[in-house]
Amino acid sequence: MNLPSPVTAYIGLGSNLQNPAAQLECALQALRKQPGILMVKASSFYRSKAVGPGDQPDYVNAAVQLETTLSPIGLLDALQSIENTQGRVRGEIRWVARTLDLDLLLYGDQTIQHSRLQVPHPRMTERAFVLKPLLELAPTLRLPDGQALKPHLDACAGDDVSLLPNGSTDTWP
Ligand code: ROI
Repeated sequence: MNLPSPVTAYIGLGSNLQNPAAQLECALQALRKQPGILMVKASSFYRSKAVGPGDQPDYVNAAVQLETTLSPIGLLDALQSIENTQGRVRGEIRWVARTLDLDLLLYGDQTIQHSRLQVPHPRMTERAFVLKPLLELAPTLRLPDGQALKPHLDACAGDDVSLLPNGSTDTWP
C-alpha cells in the first residue's frame, strides 16, 4: 500500500490572553507531538497591535512550516483540538481576544473551499501579523495562483508588528 506523500503546509499562530508567548510555545510543543505532522521550522515571535474592533491586548504572532500526511480537514481537526486543549472558547462573536488561534494558511498549492475551511486563508494577504512571520520562513512564498506574497506585506508595512525581544513577555498584561 502506498503511503500518502507529505504536503508542505503553513500555519499562523496568535494569542493575546494568559501569557501569549507561553501559549505559542505550548502550541509548538503540541504540533511537534502530533501524529502525521513534521515541524520543519518556526518563525520568531512578533508583538502586534490587535486588528479588529474594540480594545484588546496586543497579540503575539508567529508562523510555522510543516510537512503533513494529514488531509486538509484532518489537519484542521488537529489544529482545533490543540486550540481547545489550550482553553480556546469558541463563541458567537468574531474577532475577540483569544488564548490561541491556529490558522491553516496554505496547504501545498491547493485552493480549498469547504464549509469548515478556506485555503489560502481568506484574509492572510491583508495582515502584516500573518505575512511578517510567514515571509521570515519563506521569503519568496507565493499563493497557489502564483501571486508573490512580499508585495502584500509591503502594502501593509504600516501595521504595528515588531520582533518580540527574548524574555520580554514576563510583564505581559
Ligand atoms: N490581531 C493581531 N494583531 N493578531 C492576531 O493574531 C489577530 N487575530 C485575530 C483578530 C481578532 C482579527 N486580530 C488579530 O483573530
